[in-house]
Amino acid sequence: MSGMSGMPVLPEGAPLRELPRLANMATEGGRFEAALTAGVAKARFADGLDTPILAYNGESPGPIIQVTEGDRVRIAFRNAIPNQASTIHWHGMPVPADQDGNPMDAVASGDSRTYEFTLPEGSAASYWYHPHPHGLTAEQVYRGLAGAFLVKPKVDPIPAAYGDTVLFLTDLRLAADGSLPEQSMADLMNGRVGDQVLVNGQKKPVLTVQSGTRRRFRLFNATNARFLRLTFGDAPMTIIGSDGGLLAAPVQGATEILLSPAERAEVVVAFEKAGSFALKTLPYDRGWMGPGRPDDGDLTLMSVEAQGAALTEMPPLPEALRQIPELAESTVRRRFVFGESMRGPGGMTMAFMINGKTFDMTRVDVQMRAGQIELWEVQNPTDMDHPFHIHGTQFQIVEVEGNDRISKPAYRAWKDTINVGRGETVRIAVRQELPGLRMYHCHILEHEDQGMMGIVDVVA
Ligand SMILES: [Cu+2]
Repeated sequence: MSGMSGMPVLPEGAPLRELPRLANMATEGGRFEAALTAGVAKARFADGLDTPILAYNGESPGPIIQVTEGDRVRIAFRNAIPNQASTIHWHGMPVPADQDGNPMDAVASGDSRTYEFTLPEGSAASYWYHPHPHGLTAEQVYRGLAGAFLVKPKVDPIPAAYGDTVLFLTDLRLAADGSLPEQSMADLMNGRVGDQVLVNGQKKPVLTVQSGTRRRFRLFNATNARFLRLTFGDAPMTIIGSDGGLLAAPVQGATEILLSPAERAEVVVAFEKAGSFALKTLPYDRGWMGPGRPDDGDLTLMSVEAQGAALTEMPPLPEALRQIPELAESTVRRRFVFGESMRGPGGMTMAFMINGKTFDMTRVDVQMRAGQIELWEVQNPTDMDHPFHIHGTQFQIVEVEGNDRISKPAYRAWKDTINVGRGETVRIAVRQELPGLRMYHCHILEHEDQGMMGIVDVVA
């Protein structure tokens, strides 16, 4: 079906679907074993139009992987993508470096490998998985390869009555014939921002709840490059978790939350009265080069219909959720400075750099000791915001400097991705427990592919 402009129209308003789960084939307790194949598939986003996509086990978003802290995980991966290498990166997860889907460990088209790791106690969080082959990450993700990876604690302090709902946010650009257009010049500069934001693969789905309900949502920004400043309007929102799991205590009275690409948050939203509520975007200026700036500051992503007599028996949130020890003062300081420049004939190609260098997978940029806390200062003197991600660990924000002001974070949280706004310097406390080569990079995937990435060698 096509709209007035000839662009495909996506059906809206279907009940919010739950993403499929990856079945556990293990025969013993404490283990999760499954197979994931990345390959071509067809999706039906618009009526009557087939869209060739990439999918894990035929699903996009990929199936939810759910395990429990302490589990041994074994996933047999097969790359069935024609003519392209791939990997699976376990975003945010404390897995050994050689199991983390680094670009140096690419799996050739037609080949297989097994990823195997144990998830330690205290690692419960909303993670995700996606490809990380050098130069092809952006394309493979916008073509459909990304999924949620939930690690649950043995005892969950959040009341089960709130449910546990994954909202996996992706975006999509469709050509008139239903295909996914190739990357444009604007995509390469700014990162690809699609025309439609999808929730669990659906356009504006509807979630129906009983009024008086409190709902736990896990929000994932799995887009290549879209900054999502999200609000549930006047439905009271409490922030309970970040990239690396639950906060020390609930943060009440939140009205909005900014998720840059790859960030996650857990929130509890109260739908106190009967009526319509919506998950919407608010305007956010992330810096844009050239024409085509998206007009995306007032999109409805999902509707919530609260119906019936109000529930009165909702259990309260506990006052304390978990312990988050402060990463103490560090003696090692490092600086990482983002850079952008034009290169190539007529300046038609962009270079995206960290400390003046584009990525080289044969070069180690930084060496650090396992177990030692370091203070990393990430500076952004460029024209765009860049979300900074480190593999293999969770860090803490120490302070953010910008506009001649230094601000401390409002609450302590574990993070693996943090937006560094234009003109800002973000200082973070980082510790890597496991040795090996780890990536750090901008999570606008087109910037990463064009060189905004480095390697830290963690030595035992
Ligand atoms: Cu960037």
